[in-house]
Amino acid sequence: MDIIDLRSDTITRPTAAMRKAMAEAEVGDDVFKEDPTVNRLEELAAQRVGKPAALLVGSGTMGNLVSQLSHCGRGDETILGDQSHVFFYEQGGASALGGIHPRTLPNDMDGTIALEKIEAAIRPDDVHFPISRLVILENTHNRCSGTLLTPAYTTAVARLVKQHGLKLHIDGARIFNAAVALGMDVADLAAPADSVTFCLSKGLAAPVGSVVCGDEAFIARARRMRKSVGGGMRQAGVIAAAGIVALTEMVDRLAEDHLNARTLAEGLAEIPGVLVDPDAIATNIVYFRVAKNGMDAPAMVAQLGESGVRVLPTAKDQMRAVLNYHVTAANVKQALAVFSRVMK
Ligand code: TLP
Repeated sequence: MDIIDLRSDTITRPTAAMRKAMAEAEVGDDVFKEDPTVNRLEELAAQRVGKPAALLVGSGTMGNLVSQLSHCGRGDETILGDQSHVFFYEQGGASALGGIHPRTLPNDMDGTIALEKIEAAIRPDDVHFPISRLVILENTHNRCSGTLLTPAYTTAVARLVKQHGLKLHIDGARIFNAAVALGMDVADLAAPADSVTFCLSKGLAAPVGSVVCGDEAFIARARRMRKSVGGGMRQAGVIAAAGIVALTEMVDRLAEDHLNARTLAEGLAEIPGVLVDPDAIATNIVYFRVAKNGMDAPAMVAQLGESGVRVLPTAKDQMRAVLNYHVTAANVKQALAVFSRVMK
C-alpha cells in the first residue's frame, strides 16, 4: 500500500541531487568558520533573504530561540501571537533558557495581530514592568492554516516597532511558501524585519537545518547563542550542501504544493461532515474540522492511517494536512477518496 503522508512538510526526504551534493560536500570545522559549504550556504541565504549575514542552525526552533536570546536580555518581554509556533510549540524555551517573558496577543484568523493591540501592549518605562524588546510575527502562519502576511502588514508592524525602539523578528519557517504564493522575492517580505528564521527542512525538502538572517552584529550574537545552546556544528557542510540545493532547486516547485492544497480543500469541502473554507487556503497547509457521530479526530486519523492516508489530529474535532514534495495531484485524488470512505 502506498502511504500518502500529509502530516507535515517536515517529513520530506532529501532529493537525489541533495544526496549527491551531501556525499561530495567539501567540509571543514564550522565552529572555526572553516566549512566552505556552510559559508557558501550562509552567503546564499543572506543574499536571498536580503540581509547582510546569515547563520545555519539545527532547526527552526533553534533559530527562533537564538534570535530571541540575541535580541533580548533576561526579564525582557516579547510580544507574539497566541497561536504562534514560538509560543505554542517551542516548550517556552526562551523563558526556560533565556528568562524572556512572552506577552501573547490574539492572532486573527489570517495570522496577523491587530496593530492597535501591539501598540497597546508595548510597555511604558515604569519600574513595575518588563522592558518590551521584541515583536515576533510568523509568515506563513502554521496554526492559522498557512496564511501569509503581506509586506504592507509587516511594514506597518515594523514602523510601529521602530517608533517604540523595539525589534521585529519573523519566524519565516515557511517564508518561501509566502513568497511563491505572492509571486514576490523573499527579500521583499523580509525587508521590514530585523531578523528572520527560515527552514530548509520543510517544503524545501532538505533533511536538516534552518537559517537565521540579520545584520552582522546580530548574527555575531546569534553565533555566540548558537554555541551556548550546543548548536555549534563541526563538518556541517554535509547538511549545508543539501540546503544549497534546497534554495537553488526547490523553491519554485512550492507552487505545486499550494495548488494541491487548494484541490484537497475543495474536495474536502464537498464531503458531508467536513468543514473547511477552500478560499482561506493560501499555501500548503489545510486545517479542517470533522464531525462524525461517535468518532473524534484522533479515532478518524487512526482509520485514515489504516487506509494509507496519514494526517495529524490537532484538536478533538480538527485535523491538519500539509502538502509536500512527495504528494502528487494523483495522490490528492486518492486521499480524497479515502476521506469520503472514512467519513461515510
Ligand atoms: N512545525 C512543525 C511542528 O512543530 C508543529 C510542523 O509540522 O509544522 N516555526 C514554524 C512556523 C513551524 O511550523 C515549525 C515546525 C517551526 C518553527 C520549528 O521548526 P523545527 O521543527 O525545525 O524546530
